[in-house]
Amino acid sequence: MPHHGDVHTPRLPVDRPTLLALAMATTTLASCGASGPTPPPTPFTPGASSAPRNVIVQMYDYRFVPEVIDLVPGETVNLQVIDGGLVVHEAVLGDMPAQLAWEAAEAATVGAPPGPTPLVSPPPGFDGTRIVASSGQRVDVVWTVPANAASAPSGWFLGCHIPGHWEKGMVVPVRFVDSAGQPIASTPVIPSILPTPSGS
Ligand SMILES: [Cu+2]
Repeated sequence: MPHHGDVHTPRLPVDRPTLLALAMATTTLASCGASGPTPPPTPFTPGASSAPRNVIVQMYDYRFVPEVIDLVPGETVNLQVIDGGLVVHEAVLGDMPAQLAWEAAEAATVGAPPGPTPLVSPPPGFDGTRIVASSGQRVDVVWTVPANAASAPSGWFLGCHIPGHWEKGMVVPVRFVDSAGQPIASTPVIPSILPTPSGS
């Protein structure tokens, strides 16, 4: 008798509690926007260039897990970005001007068939990072958080700018913390809808 229940799909580390949490996060996001409570930071050892800290980001149709990304300015992280959704997603880490630049750049891909990765060049001065993953794919990128990131007036976010995805909930704030895990800047408020890129 075949063991259908034992079929392994290790590339999609999604368990039922996670899915439940996702469903609840949807509700939270829709009902109270960015004013909802975020979990308190958990102390961790900041990453170094010789020993990057693993930061796991899961992408779904259409949200990110976790609900907030804790980063220490100046640390080096290994971003493990997993697309557990059915369509291509991206993780753009950067301040709000950077998010707006990506939103504008990728607006040109509206109407493209689902699947292909939008071909977009980094906006001038972009000091964040962008990771694109297709369904079921995991992409690792080592990246160093800019030392002055916490002083960005707008705060930093992790967002997906494939057209329509931000509005569907694909954005979480970055919380900058010190090496003891204590916040050193306020967690930014997420605009539910980004300004329409000029010219459209
Ligand atoms: Cu997306």
